Amino acid sequence: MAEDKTPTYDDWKSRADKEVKGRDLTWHTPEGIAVKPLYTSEDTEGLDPGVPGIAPFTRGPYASMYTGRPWTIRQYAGFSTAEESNAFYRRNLAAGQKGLSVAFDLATHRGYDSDHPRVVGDVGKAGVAIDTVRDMEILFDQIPLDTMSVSMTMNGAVIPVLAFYIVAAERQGVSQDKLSGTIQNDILKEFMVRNTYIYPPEPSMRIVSDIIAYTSANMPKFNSISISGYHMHEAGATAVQELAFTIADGKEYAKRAMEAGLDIDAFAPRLSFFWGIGMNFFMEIAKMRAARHLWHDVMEELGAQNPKSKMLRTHCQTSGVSLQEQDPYNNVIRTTIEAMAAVLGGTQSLHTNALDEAIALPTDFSARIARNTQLVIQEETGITHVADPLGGSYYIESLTAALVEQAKAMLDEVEATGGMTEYVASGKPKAAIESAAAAKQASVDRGETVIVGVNKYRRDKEDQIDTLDIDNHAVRQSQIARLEKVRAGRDDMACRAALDALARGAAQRDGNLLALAVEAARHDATLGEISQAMEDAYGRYDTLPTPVRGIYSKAYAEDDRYAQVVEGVKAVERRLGRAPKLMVAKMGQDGHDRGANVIASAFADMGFEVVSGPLFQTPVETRDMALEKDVDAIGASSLAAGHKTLIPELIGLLKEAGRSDIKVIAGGVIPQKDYDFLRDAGVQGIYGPGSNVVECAADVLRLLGHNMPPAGEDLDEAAE
Ligand code: MLC
Ligand code: 5AD
Repeated sequence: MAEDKTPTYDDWKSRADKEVKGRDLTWHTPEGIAVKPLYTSEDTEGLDPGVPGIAPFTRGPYASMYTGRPWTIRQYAGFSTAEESNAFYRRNLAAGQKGLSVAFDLATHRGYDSDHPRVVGDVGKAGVAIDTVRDMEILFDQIPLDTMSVSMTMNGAVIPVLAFYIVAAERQGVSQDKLSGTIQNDILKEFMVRNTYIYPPEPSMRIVSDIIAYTSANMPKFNSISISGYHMHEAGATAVQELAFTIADGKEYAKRAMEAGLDIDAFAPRLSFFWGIGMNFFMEIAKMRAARHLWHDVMEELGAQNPKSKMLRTHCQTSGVSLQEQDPYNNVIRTTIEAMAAVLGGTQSLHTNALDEAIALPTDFSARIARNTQLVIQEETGITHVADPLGGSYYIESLTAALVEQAKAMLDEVEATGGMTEYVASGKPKAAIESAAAAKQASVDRGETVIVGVNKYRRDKEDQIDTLDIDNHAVRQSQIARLEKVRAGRDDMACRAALDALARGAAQRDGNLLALAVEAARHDATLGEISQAMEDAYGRYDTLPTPVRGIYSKAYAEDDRYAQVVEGVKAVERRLGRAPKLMVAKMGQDGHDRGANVIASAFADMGFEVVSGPLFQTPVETRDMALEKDVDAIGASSLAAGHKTLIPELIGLLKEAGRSDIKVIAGGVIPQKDYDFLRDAGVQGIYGPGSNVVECAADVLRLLGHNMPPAGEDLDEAAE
């Protein structure tokens, strides 16, 4: 035999080179990692990942992992009223779900009662409406809070929501020390990507620490925070950005709690994490392993002694943005693959998205398939019988080490600016994530990143699927009726006194804000009142979007169609004597701004003058800004189902002002079945998920009277 020694990478390379005639097979990931076409034992020399359950926990936080107890099937859900959501939860628990995870509506997130004029389009839409303890009691009716672990995704209005939960449990006869669950309470990422903040960063950080202090003293089984990379992932962050910024957020919270006088080992065991899991299968698995290693090192650096403080436990959710409106059954496949990555990465708790994600909230049908995806993995595949089955894989271990190294470099940069609060304030992480998002969108639009059924293998005719529709008006009316009843039945003097004490505590940095809010909740203060008591001291925080520039023009440097559109913009500019102006508007309490920022960035690169409206405008504010800036068109971006209320209202207001010439287009998560309704209301273009941004700009030029040729045709054939 010629080959009696073990073949090396180089031996393999010379064979492979022959097969592919020397073509470079290296894959450059969006993280900038050069993935080789083969990994061997040479790549893992000196890399020992250890064993699960023992520091640095790369292979998992628990020794037995799923062989001892499988991950928690925890589906995130909430819509309409507390009654409807409660019934949905109970149906899901009966069918195999194991933990609860509450999605609140955007009015609740932003600290407004359902009767507030700013939230007319938001009540009950993207989650359940909660105004008082009474609503919370109904939400958990017949669900025993001493045994069910409940996650609540709340950051802005975290004080009233956690207070309501504590008091609702009391009214069920369950004391706080028995409550197990998690509150998201991660405000730093809100300022970077999710945007459901209420107060400015500094007082918001005090709120986080007060909650950590309160829960570590009174609620030993409750996770005080869910430090979340998920939303960065969804906003377009690379795995390295998601890792580094999330671990840096965690470090910042731990430092703040220590500065507030808490012992690290008293609270760190109850810090938890949350990752987004997308389609880059091995990268996502490596990301989860790298995260555990990184967190262990950070906790050692901060002086933690208890192994539980250094052990990263996490929830995961499959990626919403990876799911598509086109050919929606493909989403079941995508979610299965992502769920496998989460599980092979060693998650403690998991949400699998429903196939109608890109269009609406889950129905009973789509929720069942999403849940069953986990049940099948857990109970049919045998995957749970071995802890960290991928441990030792040359590729996985190398990728894990590469991610640790790159994330550490980014963490050092954060540290050099003085920590994550400062780094967030500098706007750098937000801009970095937005650049990654714009680059990704350009790569999809150009077909370099393939999405089956969207930019490749697209069907001529799409199947329509049934989606959930919520009668937002009816939910709002029923919430208002209950609010009035609660206000009428309470001891107003006692309630006022508790709210005043909270307002004083907020203003004077004195007392624990959650403890003060629990008192107010016991006297039936509403969510809006509790939020307002703190807003009196802190004010409400606003920011203006500042979209990145130059990513699209770079990605499209050689593209004919892009050049055609740029020419079209110039032609319109010659005619108007100025560049065409597009206002990108975000109305209602929907803070999802990835799409709006991508559009603003791409249109500006193509030569439009772009006016980015602030988040959370009312239709009146959008109209006023559009008139003041004298725009030609308004692109309303809607991802939280407010489109049927807010966009027609805006069109009516423009008409009233005699400016029906301003074209209104809509983009975002808008079900096909609403298209006719919106067109009848005067919307001139609708762009759902999977729309090509360059073609969208071509359409806008047409709306502005420019004779833009269809894609693939020559510009000369269609002179202006
Ligand atoms: C677990 N246990 C074991 C074990 N595995 N014991 C022995 N052997 C094993 N192999 C024990 C644990 O120690 C623990 O007990 C108990 O079992 C439960 O395990 P867990 O790992 O703590 O799981 P869980 O309770 O599900 O908690 C997971 C978590 C938590 C720590 C990640 O924070 C969580 O549930 N997070 C969910 C967050 C969420 O749903 N977010 C939704 C975001 S949606 P003990 O006694 O030690 O506690 C969103 C979208 C948007 O954000 O933007 O709106
Ligand atoms: N119910 C179920 N899933 C929801 N999501 C958001 N709101 C809800 C809800 N009310 C999911 C979607 C989204 C992610 C942030 O969470 O998958 O992409």
